[in-house]
Amino acid sequence: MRLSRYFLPVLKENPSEAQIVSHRYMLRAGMIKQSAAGIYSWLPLGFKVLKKIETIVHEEQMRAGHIPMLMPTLQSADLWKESGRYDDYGQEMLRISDRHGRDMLYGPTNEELITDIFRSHVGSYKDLPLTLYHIQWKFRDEIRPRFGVMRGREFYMKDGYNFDLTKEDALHAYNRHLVSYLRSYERMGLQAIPMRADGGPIGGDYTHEFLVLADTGESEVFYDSAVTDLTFGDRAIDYDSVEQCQGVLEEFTSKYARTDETHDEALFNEVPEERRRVARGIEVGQIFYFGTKYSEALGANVQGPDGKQSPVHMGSHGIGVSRLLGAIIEASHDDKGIIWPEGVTPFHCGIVNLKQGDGEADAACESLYEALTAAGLEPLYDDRKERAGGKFATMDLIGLPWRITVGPRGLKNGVVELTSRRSGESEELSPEAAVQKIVEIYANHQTGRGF
Ligand code: 5CA
Repeated sequence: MRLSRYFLPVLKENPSEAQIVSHRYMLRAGMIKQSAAGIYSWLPLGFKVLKKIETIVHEEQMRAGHIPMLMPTLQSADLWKESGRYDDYGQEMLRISDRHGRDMLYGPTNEELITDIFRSHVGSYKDLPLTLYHIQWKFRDEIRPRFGVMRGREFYMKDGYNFDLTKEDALHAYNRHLVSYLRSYERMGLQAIPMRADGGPIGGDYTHEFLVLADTGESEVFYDSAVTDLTFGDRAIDYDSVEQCQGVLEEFTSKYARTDETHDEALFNEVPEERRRVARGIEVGQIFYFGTKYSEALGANVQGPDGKQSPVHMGSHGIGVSRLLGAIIEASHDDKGIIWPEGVTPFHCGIVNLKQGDGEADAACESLYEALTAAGLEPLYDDRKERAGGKFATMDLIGLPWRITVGPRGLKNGVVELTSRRSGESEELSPEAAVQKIVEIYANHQTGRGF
């Protein structure tokens, strides 16, 4: 993309409404624009990152054997009346009536709808196990929408639902989700710690939240610092293996790590004092096993091998896709702007032309642009007639992890400068070597073209 042809409405001033750094940088970098309290338009740069995060979530869900689909945002109230949650959900649910006076709502989640789909089409254990998921906009009329996309009213969420014959099978699905979530967050450059949590309006007492540690997080968390040493890495896992998934769950959840709702001071005090941590975290996902709560309410039964009918065992599993943008920025920024992890960066590399209009500099930038594009990468070329300082400030603000700087002086010696946004370190390389290095860096990351 050539910056002169892109739509990147960056702001010079700090917007006064933004209280936390991720909100401030998302507004300043021209990623989002508020349209009403807690409701945002996703401008091109923000949309691009949103789609990259969504792609990682899809890839990891499908890798775990979960099946993508799409349910609507607007739902009929009937199913919610059947499950009893129409009244329970309270004011967080946005209720609408259509022209015929029928009660509708903007879905805050989809347990009812998916259970209805299931009961209409599945009646036998032979069709199990089954996990369906979608990534769709949700609406919750939060009392205090704040911090930008972090606590929105309209937000983008992956929600998945498993259907199993027995509790044991459903717990395997739970463990499988935990593994797939660990992988997803790590691909986004995040450490998200599974913590014992509370079921809330979804229900069930078997639930973990995934938290990214950050001072601006809304949740108070208590944990054994040993949990922060754990990484999933690139280990191979067979998602069908009950033992392997169970093993990962045990490894990642056996140490003390709880949100304030489930915190137990006596148990916490058993952790050696030097490892006890009280901190804040951002909840980027939650998994639940709730047994037959919805299948009993909605009559979703399956016939077992013995011919008997029984309510199907279910769980639901959510990832806050739009919230993740805020969480990643909270975890990865400095005073100049965002620092995107390679896995989710909107563009793989910036190209800054120090002397736009200089024949040699322009030609060198064009050929870098061509070479990176031919390698399947997306560079952002700042081809504007602007001062170098302004170009650097924009690149630093929008946070591309790598920048190639091209100027007549370097070109005389056959070199360009490759700079890491994270470390700030630069090295001089031939243009070919710079391209080669960037290609190698991204060989280990998702390099799909963005939107
Ligand atoms: N049905 C279940 C799982 S599919 C469910 O709704 N779970 S949830 O309530 O925990 O939401 C899942 C994730 O969505 C949360 O972990 C959080 O990351 C994100 N989320 C929830 N509310 C908001 C909000 N108001 N703004 C942005 N993200 C949110």
